[in-house]
Amino acid sequence: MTGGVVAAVDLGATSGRVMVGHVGPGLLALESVARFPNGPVAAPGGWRWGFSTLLENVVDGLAAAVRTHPDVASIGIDSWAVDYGLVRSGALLAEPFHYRDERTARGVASVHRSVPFAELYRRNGLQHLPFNTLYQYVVEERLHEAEASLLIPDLVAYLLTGAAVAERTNASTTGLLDVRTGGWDRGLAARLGIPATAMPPLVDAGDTVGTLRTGIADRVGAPLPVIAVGSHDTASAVVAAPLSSPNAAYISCGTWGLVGVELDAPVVSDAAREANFTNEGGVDGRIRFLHNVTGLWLLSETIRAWEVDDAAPIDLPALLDAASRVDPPRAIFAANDPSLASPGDMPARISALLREAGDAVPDTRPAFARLIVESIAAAFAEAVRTAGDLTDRRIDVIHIVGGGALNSLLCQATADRSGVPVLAGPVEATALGNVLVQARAHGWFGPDASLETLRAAVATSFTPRRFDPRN
Ligand code: LRH
Repeated sequence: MTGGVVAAVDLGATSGRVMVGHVGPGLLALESVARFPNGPVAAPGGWRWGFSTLLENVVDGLAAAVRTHPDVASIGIDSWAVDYGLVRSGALLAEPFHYRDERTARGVASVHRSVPFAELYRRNGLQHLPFNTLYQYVVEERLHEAEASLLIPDLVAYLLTGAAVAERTNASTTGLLDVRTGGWDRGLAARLGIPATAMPPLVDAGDTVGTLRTGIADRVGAPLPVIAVGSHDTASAVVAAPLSSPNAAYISCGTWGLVGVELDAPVVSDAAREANFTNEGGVDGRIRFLHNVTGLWLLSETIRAWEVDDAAPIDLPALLDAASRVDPPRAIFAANDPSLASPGDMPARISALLREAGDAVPDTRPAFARLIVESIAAAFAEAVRTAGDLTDRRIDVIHIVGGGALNSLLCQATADRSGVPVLAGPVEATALGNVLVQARAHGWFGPDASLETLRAAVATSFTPRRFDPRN
């Protein structure tokens, strides 16, 4: 194997980062060169993303990467799924809507009137999430004005290179890909009145998208190529999940907890549909058979509300430490309750759920944090069990990757509630998956390296923390 250095742009719902990845024989390491905040922005007409600021931060971060590592060979971009930007004459028509904006409810009703959910599931294999792109498109007033609609990582790549494409793993979250062929389902789009401009040419992880446009290359300091990676952040995270058994489950845990298994072929049975399991496209044509559990969003939104009350920041490690010392709650709440999906006073909404169920509301912040963590862990355990049942596998290990791998309380509670050992890490799985796919495209892992080869590199360089189930 040979090696080199690449830049990974990894945009999450609460923060973005530019990382430099070092790859070589026995070497896989990440270096953070830029980190910047992200989140919903209240705008007239709904919640949006501050995309223009995000893009500026990306370009500045890439410039920092090239300044510190002039040998950077390429750029890969991943982000959260489903959201898009509309472009015309090379520019954005408006800041992209945030998927947590409630307008999508109208979209769901409208789509299901034309195409019942059971048929939709057979065609696109997606669990019902009210913000899947197709629901957003049918209420998007400016869709027909656009020359192209591009998902967030594709939009970044377009504004950097001028090439308008759709990377397939993320395109699978639009609801407009045929789950059997992996191609656009143009018949479905036509029935919903969605124009062809929303379906740019598909590319796969490893393909070269283009080269930085002159103005951008000048700012970055080099005319670097952009290489398509698993541009859906969860797809990149699963690439770097060092699955240690054929019966391993993974939880990519950040704002969301994406809980599931990797398959070679989709499962679109009635049971899978009823359990709301999705068949998202993975790198190398694998299937990410998983269920979305509302993850650390519940904790971060709670902390945000407390910080507003206190007008002071909250020390998360100290809070979690105190939470680990209180008794586990007698009752938990449903982490996936739809009332917890949109931004706003989270402690009040969780308390309302508890009161409705006749359960006590914890009277200290550590006890409240403990309740949230246990509720998330219970939902994780349930989703792992269902993933095993639906695929006829006896899940024998759970890999928790992403920021949630740092949360020992959550990892232990997941092991306890599922009865399955948890291996936690790597924390930066998404950026690592992004780096690994670029490295493979450069041939640094030799010809035709498989995902298993890439995962073996992760396992060699990152030792997981183990949590055995207690009792
Ligand atoms: C996680 C994620 C998830 C999607 C959601 C919109 O960041 O990409 O896989 O369902 O955001």
